[in-house]
Amino acid sequence: MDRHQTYAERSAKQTNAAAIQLLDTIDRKKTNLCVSVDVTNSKDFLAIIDAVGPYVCLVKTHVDILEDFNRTLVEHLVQLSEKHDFLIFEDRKFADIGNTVALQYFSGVHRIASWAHITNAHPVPGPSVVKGLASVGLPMKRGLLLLAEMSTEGALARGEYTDEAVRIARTHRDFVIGFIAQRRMEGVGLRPGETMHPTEDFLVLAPGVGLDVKGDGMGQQYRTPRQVVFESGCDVIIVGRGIYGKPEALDVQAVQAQAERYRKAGWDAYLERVKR
Ligand code: BMP
Repeated sequence: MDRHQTYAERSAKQTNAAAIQLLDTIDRKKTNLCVSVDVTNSKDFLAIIDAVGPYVCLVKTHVDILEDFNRTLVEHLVQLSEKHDFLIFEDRKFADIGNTVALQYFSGVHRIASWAHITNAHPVPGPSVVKGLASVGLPMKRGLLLLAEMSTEGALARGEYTDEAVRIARTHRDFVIGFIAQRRMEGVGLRPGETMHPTEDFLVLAPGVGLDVKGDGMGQQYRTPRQVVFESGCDVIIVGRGIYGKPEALDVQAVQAQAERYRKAGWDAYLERVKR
């Protein structure tokens, strides 16, 4: 995959339904922005999503931090995804044996597989984590991201661990659509003499994006959309607090202004990257 290929060109070559839907949404709405909505009550959660909906291709959730989670909330979330034309990514970070993650994905209070187009997993258990999740997600046309790197200071996901994450993804290209990482993963993990499969094209979604600050005092590290998309070749910027600030002082217009600011920065960085 050369860095000049457009989202539309790449969509035409994908086989996973969630990857195609995501790339088509990015292309149609001209946004590579994913907003991460990490708030603890459903009123703020839905208000932020309704406000940022027009500016995003994807909404990232941590539904386990919602104090008043219920099925009605999920129905509202799905309605908003249809109203504003975005996909849903539950940032669950599965990390257990195949049998357990399949149960966690399909069942329990959250029933993630029933509403999240995309979820993610730590590759720490090895390929079985993907096998377990694929047994649930593939028949439902879902997609999985592997955490190949993290944005935090001192992250252990680097070097050989990252190489192995990419190797696992290569053996499950029907379900693994890409990575949570900080840079393109093209060529990573190839052993001497190995070449990349001609149709390989993993998406890279990058958290740790901020325009105004460099960190949060708890290990998070921020880079700008240009550093992430133009310099490091990532495909989607994931932004949380940079957009909604402090939820206790929620100001819908300010949130929308920030969402548009990040959307434009991410899109301009993409246009600069694909320019031939
Ligand atoms: P914020 O932009 O407010 O720092 O939020 C970042 C979001 O991305 C959080 O939901 C966090 O769980 C997630 N995330 C991250 O920050 N770094 C990673 O490496 C992986 C993540 O999922």
